[in-house]
Amino acid sequence: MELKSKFDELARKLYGRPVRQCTTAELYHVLLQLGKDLMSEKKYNSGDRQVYYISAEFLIGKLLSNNLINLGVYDEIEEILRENGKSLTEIEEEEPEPSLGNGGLGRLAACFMDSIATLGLPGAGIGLNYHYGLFRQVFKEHLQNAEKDTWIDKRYSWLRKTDVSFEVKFGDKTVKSVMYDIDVVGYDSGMSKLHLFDLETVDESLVKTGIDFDKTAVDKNLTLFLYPDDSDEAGNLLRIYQQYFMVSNGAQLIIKEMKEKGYDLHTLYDHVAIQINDTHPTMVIPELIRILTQEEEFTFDEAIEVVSKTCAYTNHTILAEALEKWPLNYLEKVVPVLVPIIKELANRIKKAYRYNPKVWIIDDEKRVHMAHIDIHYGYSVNGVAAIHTDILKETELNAFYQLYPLKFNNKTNGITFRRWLLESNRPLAALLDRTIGKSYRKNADDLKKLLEFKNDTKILDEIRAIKDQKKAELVKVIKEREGVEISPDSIFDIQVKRLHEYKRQQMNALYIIHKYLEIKGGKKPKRPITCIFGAKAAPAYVIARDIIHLLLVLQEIINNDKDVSPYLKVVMVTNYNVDYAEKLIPACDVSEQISLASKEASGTSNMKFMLNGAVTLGTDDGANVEIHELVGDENIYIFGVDSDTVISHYAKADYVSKDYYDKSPVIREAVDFIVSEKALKVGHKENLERLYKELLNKDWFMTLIDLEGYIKAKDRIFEDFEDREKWKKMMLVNIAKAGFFSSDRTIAEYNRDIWKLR
Ligand code: 26Q
Repeated sequence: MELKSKFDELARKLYGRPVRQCTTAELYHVLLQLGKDLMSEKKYNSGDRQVYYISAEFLIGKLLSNNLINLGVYDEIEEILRENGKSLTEIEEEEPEPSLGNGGLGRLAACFMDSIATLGLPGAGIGLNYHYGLFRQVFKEHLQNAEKDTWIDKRYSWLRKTDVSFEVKFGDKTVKSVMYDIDVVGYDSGMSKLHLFDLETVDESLVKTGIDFDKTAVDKNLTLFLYPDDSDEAGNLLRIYQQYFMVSNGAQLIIKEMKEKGYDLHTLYDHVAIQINDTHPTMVIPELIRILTQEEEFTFDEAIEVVSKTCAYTNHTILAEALEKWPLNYLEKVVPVLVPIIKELANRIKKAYRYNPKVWIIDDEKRVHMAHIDIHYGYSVNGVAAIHTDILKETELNAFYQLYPLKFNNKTNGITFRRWLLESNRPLAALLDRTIGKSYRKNADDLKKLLEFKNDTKILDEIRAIKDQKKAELVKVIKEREGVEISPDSIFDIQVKRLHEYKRQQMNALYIIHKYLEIKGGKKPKRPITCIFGAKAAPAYVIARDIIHLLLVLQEIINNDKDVSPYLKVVMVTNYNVDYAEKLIPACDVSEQISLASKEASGTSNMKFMLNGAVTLGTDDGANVEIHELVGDENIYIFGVDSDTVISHYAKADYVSKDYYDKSPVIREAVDFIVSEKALKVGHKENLERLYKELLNKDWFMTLIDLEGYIKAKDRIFEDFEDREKWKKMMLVNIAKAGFFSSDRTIAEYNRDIWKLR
């Protein structure tokens, strides 16, 4: 049947009315059902070897548009709606966003699922069905507050309840799971499944105000939230409960599916690769060993051999505080069944490497180093950008690299162009279709063809016009959502990412203060500047919340200052999420990627911005290094000390932030403003003073070491923005060179080097 008739028929079936007479909410439900119907005609990718991507986060975002695009019906649906006086963009707003992740790591998992499906690879995702996911951010008195974020609509959802259910034994209780599936449609291709496990006895009524709930009632709360606050013992224990629940279900599912296919578990590694996304799913290793030895009559040696050939680990960070180390007594309490196995795995390592305590699994404080389990008992260890993998090999994990040089490999991250170009920037995609053909949609490297148009003024002007259109759209969104008026002619300078000191939003804030003071002093920029931020802070991360406070205080002071606001505006958007990202990124001129060199494993928003024609202002860190190599010095703005210098400062413990403050009047002025009368009149003394002292006395992530270089580079990039011809070319080169960062390339590499699916 024709799509149009299907659509109308479904509307009549569900609401007794034709499309024209349905409300936006009704049309969302009709389209959701239509999408599901179309998907039911597709086949799942299959083969005799498959990958399971286990991850505590899958930040999938809204699915309607993405699915319609990948099904190849978006344009047609849009047209049908238009004929009926309806708008697909408005309908999209009806969809609640599943915030099943914190940031980069979770969004990466979502992009990977899209690419696995698109490349036709047999693969499934395994994760948790958090009822509220990450908190919804609201601001009160210039401070971040957290609220629960509901996304599951019991009647209309992409989730499909299955009849798969397992028992999971904890120390103090046994619980049952329910498996939900979300189908992932590949672009013009087959499908994969994302399996999300939920607790059968989960109880939403446990959540009272904000995101507070009884952390001890594990049989009711386990899947309510993504990562509860890990600042106290109850929070940490709940995290371990969640992790074990996820991997025990995952391991049982994998074994069940292998048996159903009639495979001998002794050759599990011939049929399965398990990719462990950071250390959160590490317990899948001892859990599989437990099942094989206790339920399948394997010897311990046999089980270790099979599991070690099946599991592969991806590292996403070198920040010591993020590398999970669980106290053995926590594990004894939550997962006593795994403790003897973990101890045996640890003993074998201790015996083999008696004089090399760095590689031991259990340290002398009786903490279990989760990453060490993965590295010893997995067959692959990868970092997520070239510089990150080098640092792992040379510094952070060097002791392991000495033992297993062949296990180490790099897989530079990528992003799915379906969401971050075809969906979020349809006019740009249309321009590309017209100029270089559609092949880039499946073969991203073909974006290079755009370079032939580097001197084509018509194409350059069109690229510029698309940017202006996207900026105008964002102006509206920000007016509606934040109540702030910004000028579409200003430069849009954007920093969106989790709030963390190493990402240095505070350095961006200090630039803004510097500019504010300059403008106050009469030095006006040639063109107004709009500085946009989006960031959530972990509720227990005090300094991160103080930085949000500073940004909100600056927004208030600057936007209401009649002398300054015509030239400078600050917007901290509320509740930055995937949906907001899709609106912000295409509208960006300057992409802020300013982490302290060596600390950002990769970054992925840097890739999204580049693909959408923004120019990067950044340090030589993470994937910025590879962007820099691809576009060349003339199409990127790099500043700051390099990673070797940073690593050496840490090794020698010789960085003193106060020295930089004392030496430079510019730095002094900016930092002092944080506790100035003006700031204190709007903000809270406690927060601002704490942040001021932190910068002056500690500054662990070396904000001040790079501040002067940052100010110079930023002034230069704004200056260059005025050379409109030059800027348009930079935009074009950035778009043309972004092909390398397609997650299709990344996944093809994972498959070639690690999974080897046929
Ligand atoms: C660990 C222990 C206790 C509580 C929480 C955590 C925890 C939770 C989330 C630790 C790390 C995360 C998330 C990390 C993350 O998103 N890392 C980012 O991964 C991206 C994809 O590889 C990279 O691009 C980013 O550079 C990296 O910061």
